[in-house]
Parts: sequence; C-alpha cells; structure tokens
Amino acid sequence: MSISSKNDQNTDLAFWLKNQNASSALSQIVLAMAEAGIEIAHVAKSAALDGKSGAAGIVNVQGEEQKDLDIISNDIVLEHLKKCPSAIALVSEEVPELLINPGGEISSDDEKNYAICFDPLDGSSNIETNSAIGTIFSVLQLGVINGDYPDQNDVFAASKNQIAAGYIYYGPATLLILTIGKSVAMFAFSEVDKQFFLVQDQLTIPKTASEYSINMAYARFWDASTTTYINDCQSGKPGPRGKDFNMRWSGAMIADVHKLFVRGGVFIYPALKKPGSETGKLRFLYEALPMAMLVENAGGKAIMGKQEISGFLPSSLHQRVPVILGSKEEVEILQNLYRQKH
Ligand code: P6P
Repeated sequence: MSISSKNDQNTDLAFWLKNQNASSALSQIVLAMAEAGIEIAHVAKSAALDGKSGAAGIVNVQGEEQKDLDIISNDIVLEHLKKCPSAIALVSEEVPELLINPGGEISSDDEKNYAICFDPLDGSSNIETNSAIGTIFSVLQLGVINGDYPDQNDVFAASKNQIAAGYIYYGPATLLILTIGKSVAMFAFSEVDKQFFLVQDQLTIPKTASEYSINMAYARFWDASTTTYINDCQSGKPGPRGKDFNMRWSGAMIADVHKLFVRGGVFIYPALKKPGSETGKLRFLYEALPMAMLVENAGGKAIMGKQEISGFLPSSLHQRVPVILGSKEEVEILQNLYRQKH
C-alpha cells in the first residue's frame, strides 16, 4: 500500500492518541519518546557543524565504537523518560545494565508499570556519511512488580506483553511510525508547528514483494536457508521465483524496515558463521521485538528462523537474535526453508 498523500494537519500525535483511547500513562510515554526524537533530530542536523558526527572514543557494551551522538541521544531519551512515572525500568543499547528510571513511580495498578527498551540512535555509523539514522523503542507492560524494583527477569517476562512500539526516522523528513496495539500509523514532524501530524494510519505491508535487504558482504557466513533464498531471488525471472528482484542495504535497520511499509520486501539479518554473530547482530529487546510488532500489525511477518520473534523469551538484556521480517509471503518462504533444512 503506497503512503497516502493525505496529510491531516488536524490530527496531531496527542489528538490521535486520545482518539485511540490510549491510557494517559502510555500516551505520556509515547509523547516523551516523540519529544526526545524531535530533540535528537535537531542535534543530528547540527552535528557536523558542532563537530559531533564522529567517534566518542568509547566502546559500548555491544563492543561497538560509541559515537558522540549515541551518547547525546541516550541522554536525551533518559531525560524525557524521567517525566514519565509509569516508565519504571529502562533498557538502552548504550547502557550495559538495567536502569531504574529516577522519575519512575511503581503503581499498584499493574497496567501502569512499564519497561521501555530503546536504541537511542540506530545506524549511528551512518552519521559521518550523513545517511539514515533513527530511534527505536518498545513499551512492555511489567504488570505486578514483586519487591521494590523490577529486575531483568521481570523485563524478560514482560517482553511477551509488548503494548506499543515505534521508531523515529531522521531522514529528509522526521517521521514517527507507531503502533499501540492494532494498526500502524505514520506521523511527520512539522518544523512550523513543532509537532508530529498524522500522515497515514492503517499502514500495511504488501503480502508479496520483489526487494530484499541483506548485507551481501557476509554471504560466505550465511546458513543454507538464507543462501538458497537469496540465490533464488538473484536468479530472477529465469529462476525458481519467476521474477526479478531488487536489493537495498542502508546500514540502518529503521531505513530498511521503513521501505517495507512503502513498497514491501524482506529485511534479513541472519545468524552468521563468524565470531560474535553466531546468533545474528540485532538485539532482541530494542530492535527485533519492536520492529516485529510494527511489521505484524501492518500485516507482515517477523521470524528468527523457524520461530516467530514475538513470543521468544530472552535471557539477557542485549541478546542478539536473527531477524527476518517483511512481506508475509516472502518471510513464509524463508520460514519453510528453515523448517526443511534445520
Ligand atoms: P552491518 C546498525 O549498526 C545496525 O544495528 C542496524 O541498524 C543495521 O541494520 C545493521 O546494524 C547493519 O549491520 O553488519 O551491515 O553493518
């Protein structure tokens, strides 16, 4: 489904949340993430001028070189979430341990205790090339909290109760793609009004597609299913798929996933037979899980191989998992290959 040209300047994000009967606690968290995104977009636009588009000289828990903007973006998100009493536990790509939000207040109403898992700046290696970057977040319902504070096992259990997910895409336009349950909506930031307005709700991912996103440089490390699927796509019309395919790889998950909502396709980051990537590169709690909710609520499919992403129980905060998501029929072809070959 192409993006509608309809631009409803009357429906700002807060109005949309109210219309969707979102709870005040959830609305406050979504609005805080949107405000953080607006601030990060502003900082990213001036990073080159401010000399902030480079490395911070620190290696994070992922073993990746932190960029200035990674640290700045993380601080911005944490600052905005401090205003959300329902955001009790926080998991950030940039922080090794589970954070307890200083602004959090555990509620006796277990529907008001949330964990927020986020990647403050996805694709940060793209900053120095002025390419796509974004912020990804997941809202998990913690339910009843035993003891004074939730621990990481509470967050792992809550990953089966994801109630909202979204990303903010810092591109030519600053876009917010959001689901709080059933449908997926897209909002665009207005520089004039300084807020997000609804561009389209009910985003859908076409069931079939002719485009895949994968880092081809790692082909020698792929499993047999990935290799078979990509070879068949590359064989084009004369091959088993009977049609030609295109390929895009942006280096930022948000950009390659966003394309799925525009023209369909499949995003693949498989387990790789190389040290450190044996279970893939992408992290379950703040990359795979939120993107899976968005894709599935738009009619797509999201798997780790034989099994779906949603419903998987992680065992560490920064656990990496294989990610295959996008157009339902394409993902089902891959899932069948995994079921046959593994
Ligand atoms: P590679 C960005 O670092 C990221 O986590 C995702 O946003 C992106 O899809 C992937 O890694 C790119 O990984 O191995 O191609 O650099």
